[in-house]
Amino acid sequence: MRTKSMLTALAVVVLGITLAACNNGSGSASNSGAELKQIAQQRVGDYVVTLLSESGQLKQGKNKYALEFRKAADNQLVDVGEVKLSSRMPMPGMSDMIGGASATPSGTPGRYMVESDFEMRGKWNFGATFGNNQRVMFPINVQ
Ligand SMILES: [Cu+2]
Repeated sequence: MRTKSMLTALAVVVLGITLAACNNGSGSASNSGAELKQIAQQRVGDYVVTLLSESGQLKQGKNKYALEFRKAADNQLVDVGEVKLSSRMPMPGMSDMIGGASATPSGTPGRYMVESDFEMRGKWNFGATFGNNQRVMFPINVQ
């Protein structure tokens, strides 16, 4: 009993190290020199959804960045089909400001290239609908 649980613990550690090594390998090989920094991350059901860019920030005007979907259980990228984006800035006393935003598959399953336009600095609600009509909302601060 005791030996068995120790072996299980050891297996988990070995698996963890292997996964970490794998991630490092694919990370440095897949993007051509540019290290992407995390802008924001949300957990939704079984998924972890992350916004990434070279600067790790979003700025006023047009931005290009990446949106990644991973399974929370194993942290592996997972294809979620069509991704629809919404980008809105709540404006006091008037209707929301709408920012154009689109997501295109990058060629790597689970990773999408985003182009979006933030007209103003400040707090935006950046949302994505994916997979089986699941939704994620990022409150983001545009610099
Ligand atoms: Cu505004």
